[in-house]
Amino acid sequence: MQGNLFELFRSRFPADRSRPFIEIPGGAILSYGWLESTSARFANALAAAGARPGDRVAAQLDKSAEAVALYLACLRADAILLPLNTAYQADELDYFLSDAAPTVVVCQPHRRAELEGLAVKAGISARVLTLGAEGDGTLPELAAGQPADVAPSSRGGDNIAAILYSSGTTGRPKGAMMSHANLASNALTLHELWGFRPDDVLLHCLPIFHTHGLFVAINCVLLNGTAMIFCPKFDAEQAIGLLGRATVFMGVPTFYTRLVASPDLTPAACRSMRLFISGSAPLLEETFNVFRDKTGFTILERYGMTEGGMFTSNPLDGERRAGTVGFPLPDVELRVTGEDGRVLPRGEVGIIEVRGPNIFKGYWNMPDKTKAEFTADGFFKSGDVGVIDDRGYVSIVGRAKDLIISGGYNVYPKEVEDAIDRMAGVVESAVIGMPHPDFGEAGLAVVVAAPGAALTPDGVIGSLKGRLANYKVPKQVVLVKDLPRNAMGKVQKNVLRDSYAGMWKANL
Ligand code: MCA
Ligand code: AMP
Repeated sequence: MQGNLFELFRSRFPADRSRPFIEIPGGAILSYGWLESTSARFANALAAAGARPGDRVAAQLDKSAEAVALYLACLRADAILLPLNTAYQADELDYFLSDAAPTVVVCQPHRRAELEGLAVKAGISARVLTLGAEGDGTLPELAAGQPADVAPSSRGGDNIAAILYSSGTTGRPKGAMMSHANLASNALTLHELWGFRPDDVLLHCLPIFHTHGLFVAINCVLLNGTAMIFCPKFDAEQAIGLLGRATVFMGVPTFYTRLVASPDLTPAACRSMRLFISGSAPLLEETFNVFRDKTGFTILERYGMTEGGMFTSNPLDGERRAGTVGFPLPDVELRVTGEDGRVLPRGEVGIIEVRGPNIFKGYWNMPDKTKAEFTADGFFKSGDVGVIDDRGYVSIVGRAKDLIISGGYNVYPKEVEDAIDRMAGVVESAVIGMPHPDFGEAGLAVVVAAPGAALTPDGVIGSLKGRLANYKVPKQVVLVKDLPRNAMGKVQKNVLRDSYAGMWKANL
C-alpha cells in the first residue's frame, strides 16, 4: 500500500454514508458521512492551527467519536498523530512534548492550562486546542468554520502516520514511528485473517491511545465499513449487556477475567457473537477454559507489539490452543534465536524476532537505538522469549526485557525505580512484577530507606501517584535495609520475588 491510509479506509466506506460507524451506548449514533466530513473539518482545522505535513499532533484525550475523527484528520492532513494515555502526569508529558516537539497539542479541556505550561517548559511553540468527552472544545469550534472536505492526500506509504511512545528497560522513552504502509498492511492482514463480515459489529471497550484499541480494533472496523459500539471504558456488566448486539469483541486478559467473574456471562448473553479476541498480555489457560465453559466460545489469542502491530494469531478456523499465541501472520516472518544470534530449531526457547511490512520505521530521534533493535538481516528483536512447537504454534514463555504488563499496560520497573529513588530518604529501590488476580501482574516496590528517614509504604505510593500514570504505581511497597545482589552487583529480582511472595499474597 503506497497511498494514504485514510484513502484506503475511504475506499471501504459503505456507499450509503448514512450507515452507522460509531454507536455510543445510551448516546449518539454517528455515520460514515459524519466521520468523513468531521475528519475533513478537523484536518482543515489542524492546518489552520499550523500543522504542516510531517508535523506532530499530540492528543491526550478521553475516548470519543471525535477523538477517532482526529486520528483520521491527522492522516488526511499528513500530520503525525502522537496519542498519549490520559493517565500520564506532567513529568511524563514533559518528556514527550520536548522529544516529539508537536506543532499542535489537543487535550482535555480541564488540562488546557497545564498543557500550555508544559509546552512552554518544553520550549516548543505548540498551539494547544481542546476536545472534551462530549465532542466539545476549541478544536471542534475551530473546525466548525472549516470546509467539510479536503483534497485527497497523495502522501502515505513510508511517511509516518503515528508515533507511539513506550518507556523501555533503560534510559529515555522511545517513540515508535509507524508508517501509513505499516498500519495498512497489518490492518488488511488482520481484517482478512479474522474473517470480517458485512454484518459485523465490534464491541469496543479498549482505550484508544495504544495499538490494541486504536489500530487493531478501529482499523479493522474502518476496513470493514461497518459499525462499532463504542464504550467510554471497560465495564464488565455493561459489556455483557451489549454483547448480544455485537459479533466481535477484543480485550486484554483482565477484561476476560472480569467477564468470567460475572454470573451474567452466559451463552444467551453472547447470542449474536462470533469472535472473542485476546491480547496485549498472556491469557491464563484457566481463563481460556472457564470462558469456553461459560459461553461455548473459544477465545482467539494473538500476540504483537507497538513496534509492528500484530505478529501472530491463533486461527479463525482450526484449533485455538490455550497458552499459545498461534501462528505468524501470513506476511510476517517470525523466528526464535539463541544468545549468539543463531536461529533455533522448533522446540527450543529463545528470543522472538520478526520481519514484515508491518514492522515500524524506527524510534523517533534515536537512530542508534533503532539500529541496535534490528539484526543485520532486518529482523526486529522483540525482547520476548518464546518457542515454536512442532505444529508451528508460537508460545511466549517469558521476557528478556525487564517489563511488567499490568492489565495490558506496560510498566518498566526502571522508570518506577527512578521515580522512587528521587524521593527524599530513599537510598535505592527495586520494582518487581508479582502475580495479580485482576491485572495479571502488578508492581511491588522494595525500597531501601536511609537511616532515620521518615518513609512509609503509603507515603511512597502517595508521592508516586502525582508523578506517574496510575497504572505504573506499585500496588505494594516494602521497606528494607538492603537489596540482595549477585557477584556482579546486580539486584537479584528473583530472590526478591521469592522472599516477598507470601507477604504480597497476604496483602492483596
Ligand atoms: C487501572 N489501574 C491499574 C490499571 N488500570 N493498575 C494496574 N494496571 C492497570 N492496567 C489502577 C487504577 O488507577 C486504580 O488505582 C486501580 O488500579 C483500580 O482501578 P480500576 O477502576 O479497577 O481500573 P479500570 O479503570 O477498570 O481499568 C482497568 C482496565 C484498564 C480496564 C483493565 O487498565 C484497561 O483498559 N487496560 C487496557 C490496556 C490496553 O489497552 N493495553 C493495550 C496496549 P487507584 O485505586 O489507586 O486509583 S497495546 C499492546 O499491549 C500491544 C500492541 C498488544 O499486543 O496489544
Ligand atoms: P506494547 O509494548 O505495549 O506494545 O506491548 C507489547 C508486549 O506485550 C509484547 O512484547 C509482549 O511482551 C506482550 N504481549 C502482547 N500480546 C501478548 C500475548 N498474547 N501473550 C503474551 N504477551 C503478549
